[in-house]
Amino acid sequence: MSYSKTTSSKSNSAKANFAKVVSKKKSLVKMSSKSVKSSKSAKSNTSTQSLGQLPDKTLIQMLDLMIKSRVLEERLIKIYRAGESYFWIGGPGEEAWGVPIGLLANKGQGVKHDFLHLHYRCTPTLIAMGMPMKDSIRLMMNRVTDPSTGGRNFSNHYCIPEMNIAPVTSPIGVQYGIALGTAHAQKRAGAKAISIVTGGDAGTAEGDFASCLIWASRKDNELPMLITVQNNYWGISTSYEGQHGETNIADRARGFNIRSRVVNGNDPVESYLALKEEMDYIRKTGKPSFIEAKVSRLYGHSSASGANLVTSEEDCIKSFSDKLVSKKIITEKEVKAIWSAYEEEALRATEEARGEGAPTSDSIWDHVFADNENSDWRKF
Ligand SMILES: Cc1ncc(C[n+]2csc(CCOP(=O)(O)OP(=O)(O)O)c2C)c(N)n1
Ligand SMILES: [Mg+2]
Repeated sequence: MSYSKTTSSKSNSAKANFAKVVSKKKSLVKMSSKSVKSSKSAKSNTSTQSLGQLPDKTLIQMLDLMIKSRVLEERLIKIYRAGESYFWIGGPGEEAWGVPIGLLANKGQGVKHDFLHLHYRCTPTLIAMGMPMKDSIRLMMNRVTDPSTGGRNFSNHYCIPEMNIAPVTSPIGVQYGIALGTAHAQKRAGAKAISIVTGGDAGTAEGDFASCLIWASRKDNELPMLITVQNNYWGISTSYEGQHGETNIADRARGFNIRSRVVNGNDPVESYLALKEEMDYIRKTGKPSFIEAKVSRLYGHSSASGANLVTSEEDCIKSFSDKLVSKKIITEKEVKAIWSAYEEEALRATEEARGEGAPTSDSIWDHVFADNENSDWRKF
């Protein structure tokens, strides 16, 4: 299986729809893009989005991928509710931030390409990198055909070597330490590639996060890392308030002389422009950079908290599509067509995945540290 040839895998109808919309839009949108510093806007349902100097084609492509990712996540929740899966956790509400990461990453395998150390809200990034919907559904439904884990992990815990997607880990925060390793390898290879790490606000309380800042910023040994935090102001049911002495999480990076900024992660244009600027900086200097993105959490923490739609927080897709419609970059009818083409694709993928087998017991020791004293608990 290879993801390397596509930026976005679409069904024929969704693909045709996207091409049709883009071909009609040739002009550049000229609007100001101001960085939202230290905004708590993610917690309100009022739109805070700007439009930058991005071509219509990119704006529409981002909206298209954001919708695709949302449709997929909502399908995963339905699969859970139908009793066809055990657990859901994912990234609805983080599309405006995750899609630009996927579009901007230097995709491929090995140290000459970017490594991505993502957490469990990363579907938008992987959809933007070309992961087919069906592969996410296979993981959700624990099908043997799931390319990430052979049906052995739960939703959004991807692992895609062809795209340098390191395994998503359930223990929070560990990805910050692991990312140091690939960044070291990239630095040693003299590549312009970078290691990108994402995580949640509560996970920054882990020692791995502090270690990451320390090891990424040693004088004359700085590492080419984009260190990010998606701040949704929640750690399951613990609110951000009362847990942080610092004003912004990004302020912590400044103590290590790491360049850092805060962005409105509900705004895909602001996120795209900030990510591009920081990725360019890291590739050029070999030094780390830090971005804190304020994001929404639109279906609560996970299925453990009900996975119900939260209407009090900004929905970045609604804000962005309203904006593009009001600027006549896309019509409402075209937006609706994008939604329904992806709904159709997700439904079809679910039906197909349903027919695929579950992993069998004889594969239980595959891909673990087999043949060592710890490999089989029955021999402890
Ligand atoms: C080391 C560890 N401790 C506790 C947990 C249980 N846990 C799972 S998600 C989570 C909250 C994470 O919050 P945050 O880092 O803000 O990410 P978010 O889920 O809000 O995106 C916790 C405490 C865990 N998975 N790993
Ligand atoms: Mg959080």
